[in-house]
Amino acid sequence: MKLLVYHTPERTPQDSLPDCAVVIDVLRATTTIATALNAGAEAVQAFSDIDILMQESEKWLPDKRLRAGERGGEKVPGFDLGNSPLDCVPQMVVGKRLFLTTTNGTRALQRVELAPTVITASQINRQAVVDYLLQKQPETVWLVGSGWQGTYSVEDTACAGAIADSIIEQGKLSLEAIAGNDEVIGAYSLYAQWQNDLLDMFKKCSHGQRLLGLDCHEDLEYCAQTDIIDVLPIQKEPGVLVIEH
Ligand code: 3SL
Repeated sequence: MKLLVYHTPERTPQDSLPDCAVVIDVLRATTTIATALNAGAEAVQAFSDIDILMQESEKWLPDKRLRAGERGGEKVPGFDLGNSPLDCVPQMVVGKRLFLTTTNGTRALQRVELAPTVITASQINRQAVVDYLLQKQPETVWLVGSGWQGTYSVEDTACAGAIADSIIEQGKLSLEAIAGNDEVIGAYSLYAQWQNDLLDMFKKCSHGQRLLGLDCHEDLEYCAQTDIIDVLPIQKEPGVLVIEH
């Protein structure tokens, strides 16, 4: 198994696909996706475009759907939910499909949606992702960060490093055996530096600062936790994520 880290959807190769794509948007889309599915949502369907989301969700009965998402971190006007994982409680989401649009995470998903396997990772479900990769042993794995509008986001790279770290430890492998590009070594080193203080990193980084400006302190605390839920979101058709059983 070779891991390759790409920091943004824009930096992923256009002319090839991996055996398995792992989409990462720790703040906050992939944390929200894992939380919603863990809380009993039927599926999460991701859209980068709000108009297409409206058209598709219109086909569902109102009591079977939730429209969720953000622009600039704030809830889309008229939607049921924003993009806070803390809103995805069972009373709200059980049995419903979450139609989700976000600025960056849903774009990253779209970028790799044609890969044979697409899963999502965040700090809170890191171990479920590692278990899956160690069990299935895909030959090429892309860890795709979502970034912010085409620019680098340090928290996504730290999560990629957290995945690499566990694969090395639990798979009894060396860094050079799994590193398919130098970004993997950078991500691994970044995680080694911050693993005991991810919340502090989130408070310092640009998107963490943006979220703190929107009063999302509790979201940062939640997203900074490691391995708290055992759920693996996996794509069953382009853009539609369900729990892998
Ligand atoms: O860009 C995204 O996909 C979002 O996760 C950003 S936010 O944290 O909801 O602002």
